[in-house]
Amino acid sequence: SVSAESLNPSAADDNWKPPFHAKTADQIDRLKASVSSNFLFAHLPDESSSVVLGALVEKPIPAKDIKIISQGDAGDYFYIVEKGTFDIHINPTGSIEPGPQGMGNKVNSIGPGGSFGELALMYNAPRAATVISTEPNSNLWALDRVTFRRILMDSAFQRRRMYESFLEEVPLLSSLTIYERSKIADALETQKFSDGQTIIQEGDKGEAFFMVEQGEAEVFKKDAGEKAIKLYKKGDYFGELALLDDKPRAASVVAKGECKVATLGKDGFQRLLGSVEAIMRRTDYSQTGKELGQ
Ligand code: 1OR
Repeated sequence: SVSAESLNPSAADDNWKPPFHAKTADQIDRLKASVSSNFLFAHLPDESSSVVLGALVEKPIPAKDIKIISQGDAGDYFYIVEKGTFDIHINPTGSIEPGPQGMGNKVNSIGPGGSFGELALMYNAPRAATVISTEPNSNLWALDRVTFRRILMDSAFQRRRMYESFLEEVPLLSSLTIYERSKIADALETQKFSDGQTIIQEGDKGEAFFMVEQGEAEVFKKDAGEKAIKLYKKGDYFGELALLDDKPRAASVVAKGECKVATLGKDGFQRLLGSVEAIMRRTDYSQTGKELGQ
């Protein structure tokens, strides 16, 4: 059943063998180039990666305005873009009327090395958006639903699911959609610090943004003396100031006991957290400033 499969994709059908579609040397070269920059493959063990490469099927898209995915449909394939750009449209009413109007507004576009069509397969949900080609001679690679769930969800997407449950509980990110949170999950890395270890050093250049996954961290400022001026707990974030304003780190952050943080690099921060920038800027640091005598 669908629910049993979603709980444990590997236990659903023990006779399942991944499909294998033979490819020419040229196809393999193009495919490898397309997936080299795709996050899904970056974290895939070699063995799973070769299963997926074998299972992908080339899908040439000859013209523009070809509908690859229709909002509301059931999910069948996941797609990786080799060539061309594909526009994503969402009709907020969810009901697709015939004609171009029915597709709703363009919300995104995906180019070479990118991918789409994962949401319906991951969550057994209707397609969240309509996807159409924008130019002739585009090329996609399609992965069937079962291989996607068996192989990608077993490995690459485990990271995503692990972070998603955490990200759902980060108040800063509660206004984002599932899709936006899943993109953040894909870009996160976990770092562990032991008691007393410095996570951020005051005065340094800012390269990353942090969220506390487990444990606690304390904030210190040179001109504030020995005492911590703030304590971060699970779900709290820090390190945004230096990135927002391109300034040196305003304070040091030090692990208090074992502390696990999820980090997002500067590029990911700018790309993925634009819509919550206003919320971050609203954070009131004046209290801390007063304690510091500023
Ligand atoms: P799917 O299986 O639902 C449509 O089929 C695909 O469009 C979807 O998976 C995603 O891979 C892709 N919201 C939802 N789906 C999106 C979005 C998106 N962008 C690409 N897809 N956005 C949120 C809009 C409020 C765009 C954010 C920039």
